[in-house]
Amino acid sequence: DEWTVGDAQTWKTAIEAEQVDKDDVQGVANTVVRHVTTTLARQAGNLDELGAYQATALSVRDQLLKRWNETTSYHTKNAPKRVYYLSIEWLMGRTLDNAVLNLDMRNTYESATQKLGFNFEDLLNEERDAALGNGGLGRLAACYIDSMATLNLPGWGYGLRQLISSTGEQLEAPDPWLDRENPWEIPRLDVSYPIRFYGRVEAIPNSSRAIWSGGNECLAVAYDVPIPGFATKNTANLRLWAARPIQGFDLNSFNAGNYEASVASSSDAENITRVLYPNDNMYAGKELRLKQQYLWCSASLQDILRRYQKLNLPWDQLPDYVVIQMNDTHPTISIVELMRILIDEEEVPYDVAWGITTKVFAYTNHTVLPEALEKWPLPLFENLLPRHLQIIYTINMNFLNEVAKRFPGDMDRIRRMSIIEEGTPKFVRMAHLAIVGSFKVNGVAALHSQLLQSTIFRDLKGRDGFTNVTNGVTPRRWLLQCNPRLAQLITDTLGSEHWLVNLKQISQLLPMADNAEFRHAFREIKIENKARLADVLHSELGLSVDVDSIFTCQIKRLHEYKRQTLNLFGIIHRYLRIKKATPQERKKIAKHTAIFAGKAAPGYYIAKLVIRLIVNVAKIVNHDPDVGDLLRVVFIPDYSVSVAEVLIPAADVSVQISTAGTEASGTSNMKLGLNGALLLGTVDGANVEIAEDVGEDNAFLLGHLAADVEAVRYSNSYNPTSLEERSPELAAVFKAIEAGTFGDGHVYEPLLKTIYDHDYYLVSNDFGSYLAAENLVDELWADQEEWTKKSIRTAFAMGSFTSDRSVQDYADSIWSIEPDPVPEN
Ligand code: F58
Repeated sequence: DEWTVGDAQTWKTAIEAEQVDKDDVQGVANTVVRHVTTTLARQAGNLDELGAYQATALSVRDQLLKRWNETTSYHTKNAPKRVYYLSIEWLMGRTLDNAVLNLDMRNTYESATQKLGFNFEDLLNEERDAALGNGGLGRLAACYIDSMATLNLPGWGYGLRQLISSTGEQLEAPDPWLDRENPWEIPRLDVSYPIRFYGRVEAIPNSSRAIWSGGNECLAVAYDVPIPGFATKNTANLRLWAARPIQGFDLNSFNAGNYEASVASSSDAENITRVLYPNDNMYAGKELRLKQQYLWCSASLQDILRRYQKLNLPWDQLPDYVVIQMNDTHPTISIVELMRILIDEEEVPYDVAWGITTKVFAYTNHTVLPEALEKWPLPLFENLLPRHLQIIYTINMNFLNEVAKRFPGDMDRIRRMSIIEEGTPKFVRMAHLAIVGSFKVNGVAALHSQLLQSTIFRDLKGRDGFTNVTNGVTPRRWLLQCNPRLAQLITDTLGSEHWLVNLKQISQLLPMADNAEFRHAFREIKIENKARLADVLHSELGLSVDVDSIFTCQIKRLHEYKRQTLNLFGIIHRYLRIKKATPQERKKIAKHTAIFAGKAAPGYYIAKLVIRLIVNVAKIVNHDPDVGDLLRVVFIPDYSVSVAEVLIPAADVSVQISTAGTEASGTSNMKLGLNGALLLGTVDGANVEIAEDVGEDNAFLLGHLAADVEAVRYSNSYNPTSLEERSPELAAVFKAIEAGTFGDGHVYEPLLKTIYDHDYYLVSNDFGSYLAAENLVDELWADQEEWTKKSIRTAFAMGSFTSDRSVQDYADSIWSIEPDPVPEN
C-alpha cells in the first residue's frame, strides 16, 4: 500500500527480524548488548551501571517505537477523531520500570540484565526523573496520557521541552535533568514550525483579515516521547517543543569578527524553552512565560492542522476530527491562534471560524484561588502578540453584545464578565477567554466544580457548559509499580490481573477486611513498605524511625492553603504534651513519625519559613531524650515522583488538610488511599468523594465546611479575637516557638503573624478540630486489627479514583471519541 516504499517483503522481514518475543530472555539480552557495543561503543569490560541502564533503556525504547510506529500508521489510515491534551507541565518521573511493566516484559528484562551481570533495581535507580512539572497539575497530565494509551483512545499530548526545572529546593539549584542523553525522547528535527513574536499588523481592507509581519521569528522543533499503554499495543505520543533559531547563526556577524553576536540570536531563541516556571498555584506575569505558551500553542496547532489538512476535508469538519483539551488556562492562546490561522491564512470568514473554534476547545480549571488566575498586562500582551489582541477584542465585543442583549443595562455584569479587565494597566483575563472559546468547562472534583459555578465563574456560562470530571491516578504506576507486593496480593486473591484496567473490581475485595488471614497478609506488606522507607531514611538522611509508629504523610507543594502549618503545629503540641507527661503517661502516647515532603516556590517567603520551622522542629524533637521513640519529624528534600513512589506505599495516614474550598481536588489523597493510608482530611476537593466511597467511619474528617469558611474568615479580619480565644492550644504552641524552643523565635514572626492577624486560611479556627481528629487516629492505632480493617476498606473503595475512569468520563461527556485499538497482528 501507499505506506511502503521499495520491496514490501524486504521491509516486512527486516521489521520482523527486530521483533523480540516478550519471554525471550536471550533475545532481550541480544538487543541490550547490541546497544552496548554499537550505540554506546562500549564492552563488557568497561560497562558501569549507568551504561547498562542506558543500553537497557534503548532496548526497551526499540520495543516502544515499534508499537508507536504501528499506532501512528494505523491511526493515520483510520483517521479517527483524536484528542489533543495541551498541558504546559508533564511530571512524568522515571520511565524504564513503567515501560517494562506496560509491555509485560519486566521479568524478561530482569533476567536478561541479571545474566549480563547487573541488578535490575539498581539500573532503575540510574534514571533521572523527567520533572517537567511542579505538582498536581503536571502529574495529572502524566496519569492521563497513560490512561489514554491504555484505553486505546486516539490521543496525543503536547508540551514544552524545558531543559531545567528551577524548582525551589533548599539550595535553589536548578535541576538539569537533561544533562545526560535522554533515551526516552526522539528528536524530530524534520518536524518544526516557524513562530513569530512582536512585529506589526496591517489590516486588509473590506475583510476581517490582517497581515502580521516583522518582529522576531524562531522555530519550534518536535521531540517525541512514546507512551505505552498497559497490556495493549497502543502507544500514544507526547510531543514536546523546543525553541531553536531559524538559522544556526548569523554568518555576517561571524565574518565581521563579532563572534558573540553571531551566536546571540541562537541562544536567545533557545532560552525561550529553557526553564520550567517553578510556581504552584501562583501566577507570575513574565513575558518569557507568555512566549513559552505561545510557542507551544502555535506549534501544536500548526501540527494538528497539518495532520487534518492531509485528509483534504473542508474546515467546518475540523470538530469531527479534532478536540483540544486545555489543561488549565496556560494554552488559552491556542483558541486565538486557531482563529488567526483560519481567518488570516486560510481566509475563512470570521463567524465560520468562530463556529469551528468553539466546537474544538474544552477547558479544565484547577483552582479557584484568585492569585493563581492567569491575567496578562495588556501592554505586554499587545507588544508580543499584536494580532492576537485584535482578535481578542473582536471575540470580547461579540460576547459582550450577547450579554447586553440578555441583561440590558446591567453594566456591572458586563464589567465583571469582560475578557478585558479595566484599570491601569488593563489585563487580559485568560480564564474568561478560555470559557468563552470552549464548548465545555470542567472542574476537577465535585465540590470544586460546584464552587466554580457558584463563585468565580458565576456569571460566565450557562449550566450545560459546565461539568465535572473528578481527577484520577493511574493504578499502574501508583500501585503495580510502586507497591508490587500489594498488587500481587490483589491479583492472587482476585485470580486475575484484570483489575489493573478495571479498578472497580478491587471493590470485590472489601469483604476481605473481615478475613483475619488476609488482614495479616495486608499488614505484613505495609510493614515491609515501611521498613523499605525506613532504610532509605537511614541511608540518605541518617535518621532512624520506628516501623511500629504511625507514619503520617503530607506530601505536596508547600502552600499556605494546604496548611502544612496545621500539621506542624499539631506536632509541636504533641511534643509539648510529651515533655509535660510523666513516664507513666508517656507509655500511653501513640508513636508518630510525621513525614513531610514537597517544594516551595523559590520566591514564596512564608512557605520557605514553614520548611525552615519543620526542619528545626525535627532537629529538636528527634534528639530529645524525653521524646524517646514517641515522635520523629522528617522533612524529605528534593521531593519527586520517584520519592513519592517510596513514600506512598509506606504511609499509614494521608494528611489532606487544606482549608475547605481551596484545594480543587488533590491527587495524593487518591494515591495514598489506594495504598491503604487512612484519610485525615478536611471536607475539601476530592476528599469529599473519597470519604463518601470509603465510608465516613473509615476516615477522619475535620475542620470547618466550605460553606462556612467565608463567614469565619470575615470574622477573623473584622471582629478579631485573640489567638488565645480562637485556640488556646495554638497560643501555647506559638509561645513555645517564640520562646526559641526551635531556635531563634524571631525568625518565624512573619509566619506566625499571618495567623495572629487575619488567619485567612483558618489555621487557628480548625486547630482544635485537627487535634481531636488526631486523637481518634491514636485511639484506633491501639487496635491494630480495627486499623487494618479500615485500611483495607480504604484501599479497596478507591476504584473510582483511577485516571482510566476520569479519561473515560472525558471521552464520553466532552471529547466524543471512541477507542481505536491497533489490531494485534
Ligand atoms: C492542582 N493545581 C490543584 N497547579 O491545586 C490540585 O487541587 C489538583 O488536584 C491538581 O491541580 C490536578 O487537578 C496545580 O498543580 C499548578 O501547579 C499550576 C502550574 C502552572 C502555573 C500555575 C500553577
